Amino acid sequence: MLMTRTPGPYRLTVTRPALPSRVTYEALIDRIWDSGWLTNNGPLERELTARLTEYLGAPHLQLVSSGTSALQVALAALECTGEVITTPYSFAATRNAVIRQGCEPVYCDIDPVSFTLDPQAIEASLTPRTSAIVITTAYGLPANFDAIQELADVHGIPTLYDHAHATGARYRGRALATYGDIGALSFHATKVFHTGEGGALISHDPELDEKISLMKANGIDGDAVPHVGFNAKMSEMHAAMGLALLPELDALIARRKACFTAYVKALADAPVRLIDPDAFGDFSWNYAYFPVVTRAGEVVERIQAALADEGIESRRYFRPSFDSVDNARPCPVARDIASRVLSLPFSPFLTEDEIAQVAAIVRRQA
Ligand code: T4K
Repeated sequence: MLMTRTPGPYRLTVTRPALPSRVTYEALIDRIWDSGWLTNNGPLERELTARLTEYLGAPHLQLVSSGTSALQVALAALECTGEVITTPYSFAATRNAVIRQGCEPVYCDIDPVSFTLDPQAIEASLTPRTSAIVITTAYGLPANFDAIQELADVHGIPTLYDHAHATGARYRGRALATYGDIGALSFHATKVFHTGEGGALISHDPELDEKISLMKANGIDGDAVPHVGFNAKMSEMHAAMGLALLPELDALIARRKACFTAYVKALADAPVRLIDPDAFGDFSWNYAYFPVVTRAGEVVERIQAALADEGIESRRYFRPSFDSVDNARPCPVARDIASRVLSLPFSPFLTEDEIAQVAAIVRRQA
């Protein structure tokens, strides 16, 4: 049976997108009406590129149409072939982009605290056919960037970070999304910063940036077509959303932090593992998600059912572990965490009462 997705029955959803001041947004939309320019390197896209470049301290930044297209364009720009080392613990877009590029995903296990690739597992999986390492900074948490980059540099292999969750997080004095040879960001409605649909690619090499800028627009350069590209451009309507929301981002992250702190307090005595942002040293988190790692898969099912009975949505971000989907060499840590993790409702708009209700159910069922 074909299932279409419609807004669900929940009174409290797993996330709630931030919407900017409507007056600000409409003023930007008026500019689109005045100019008649809707897409293809329009003035609002250029303005958002400049603002985000500054906000993130990005060497080079190209806006694209989604986090998924960011990954696809990046893998194509890197001309990946053969094997790509990647994480089994991510949204399907990461794995799909590798396979769409015609590459074989070689899954490595994750570190249970950062939920991201373990450098030792990467090292053990490198072969002469490895053409890239694709790492997801799950929930916007830092990876072991130094060790991974060292491995990549020694073997002359590029790193592509799926930084879909990371906008607004900072690590060791710079935006987390700037780590890696290329960073792919998602600006989907469900992200901390969004443009409705959208994304970006951050890179550190002007030639690669130029290639990405051509590849996101069908690979066309004047009358020449030097690359087999995509249409992955961001429209002016999406850029307008980003321009209106960006000035509110720091305040939204502060509200997320307050909600996170209230949740941690409310769950203090529950037998679930929470993210501890202080475990990562010089790190300022964007509080992208609120995953809890429970004792067992049955506990997740119990919590999820009890929440649903009260009209509260939760999601198993991220399950399944893709090594099991693709019948690949097993990644036991990723499989184990994927079976026990549950993302609770989280947004900057949660009330104390909502947090208390969710926490009470989790405490009862955990
Ligand atoms: N890499 C990683 C690590 C990612 O997590 C993602 C996306 C990507 C790459 C790819 O980036 P994009 O191509 O999407 O830019 C959602 C998002 O669609 C997806 O962006 C996100 N990760 C993933 C983790 O979550 P679903 O299928 O769970 O979303 P959906 O539509 O069920 O929404 C969840 C809840 O959010 C709804 O029940 C209610 C609320 N919601 C959602 C939308 C879209 C709203 O209140 N308003 C809305 O407009 O995938």
